[in-house]
Amino acid sequence: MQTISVDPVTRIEGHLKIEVEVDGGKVVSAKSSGTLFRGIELILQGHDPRDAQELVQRICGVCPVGHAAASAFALDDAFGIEPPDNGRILRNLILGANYIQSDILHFYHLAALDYVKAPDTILPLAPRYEGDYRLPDDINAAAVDHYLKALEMRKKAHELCAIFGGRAPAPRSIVPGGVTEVVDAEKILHFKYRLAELIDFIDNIYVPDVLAVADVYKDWLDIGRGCQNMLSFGCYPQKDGSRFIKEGTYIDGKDGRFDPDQVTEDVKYSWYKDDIDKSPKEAVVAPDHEKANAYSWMKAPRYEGKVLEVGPLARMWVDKDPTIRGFGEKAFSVMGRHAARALELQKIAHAMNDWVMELKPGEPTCAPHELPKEATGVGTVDAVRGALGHWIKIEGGRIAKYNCVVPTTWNTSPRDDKDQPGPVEQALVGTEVKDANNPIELVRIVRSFDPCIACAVHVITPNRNVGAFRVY
Ligand code: NFE
Repeated sequence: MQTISVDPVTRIEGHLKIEVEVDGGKVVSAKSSGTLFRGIELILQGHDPRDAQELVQRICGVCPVGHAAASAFALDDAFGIEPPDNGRILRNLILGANYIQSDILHFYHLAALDYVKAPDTILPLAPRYEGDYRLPDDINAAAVDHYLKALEMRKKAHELCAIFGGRAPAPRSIVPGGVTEVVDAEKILHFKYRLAELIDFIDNIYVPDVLAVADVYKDWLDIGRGCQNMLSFGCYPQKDGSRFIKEGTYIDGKDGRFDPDQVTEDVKYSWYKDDIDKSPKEAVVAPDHEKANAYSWMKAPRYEGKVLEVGPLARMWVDKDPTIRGFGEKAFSVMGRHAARALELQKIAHAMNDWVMELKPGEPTCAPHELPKEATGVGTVDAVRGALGHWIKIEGGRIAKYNCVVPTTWNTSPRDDKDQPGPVEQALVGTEVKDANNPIELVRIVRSFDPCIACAVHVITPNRNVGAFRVY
């Protein structure tokens, strides 16, 4: 038995440690450890509830809009308000712009170098682990060019986000009841102009590149299966109350409805006190960095006690996308995740082009609210990396409890109270590792989930302890 430790896994957002036991050349057990603590829920206690959507965006620079949206939904719920049509559409457009930026980032700047051989002359692109590079020379050269072009596209996606978000990242305009930005013809025009260029990139470069890689690396449709249970909270609310990407579950081979009350978080193997409430409605995070057998700062989110994968593959599967369902069980794989992410983005970007034309200049973008003394709220949305839920409890007009159950916590969670490994841990088991000194197979699997440990966890002292922090 040999132990391979990848710490940290690079080219993901944040710090993740992966440790696997290999026997006879195959992974027989895996541990995924978040090595940072996220304290934002504690910071929120005592604040005016309307601070939440601002503060939660500081969880992460990659998906601040997801957190703003989940928080605004939770506040809408707690305040008993709904955005007017313009507000609903603007939130969708701001979130969509963030999807475009983030998915392009993931493929070109985080995952691609697992499959694309960077020229030796561009040293910053040299990956830690070498892949079995197989792309034909012309496709490989084009992909390197697209790496650079993708930087430009991400800048444009940030600009797109800022048109109605006020700025990017961490837009200021999403608030309870809608969006503060007003709608006029000039902004609609700016939005359409930039979106057209991004759609052109997605249709003619991003999707073809991903499909070309998937075609050449077909064997990766059989690697990294994972738990094969899927969860989507859905996203992009429509006028009729449905969501453009549907919410739902796929558990043990059956489609099901989503009920936020079935979400719990276990802490048996997490550095938290064991008596934390399992429900995100009631939990108050209590770190315990000396806990025996714990190996992660992440909790273990579960749905009806089951292990579920979240993210673009889960959304496309739950939404019964014909192409992704057409893959059959091969969709549950490294290449299945990459393909689902690209095809979903194409669908969303084209829909955004229609949504922006539904805006009505001069009409309200935000509903008024009164701050309740006592209330609870839940906001669920699919952020780019998957199902994201925010739960708020208001007492005396201030935040008494706040909990974020975050996509990467679902995917890279440690074992739960029943000792069930998390989705990434399950996806690693059974993988053949050809060279223990170059475990490219492990990082390809991890990166297919596009983990963001910044979202999942936050603060650390040099000896890995959570200490006392004083702000002057
Ligand atoms: Ni920091 Fe995030 C997204 C959220 S993932 S990127 O998308 O929520 O855990």
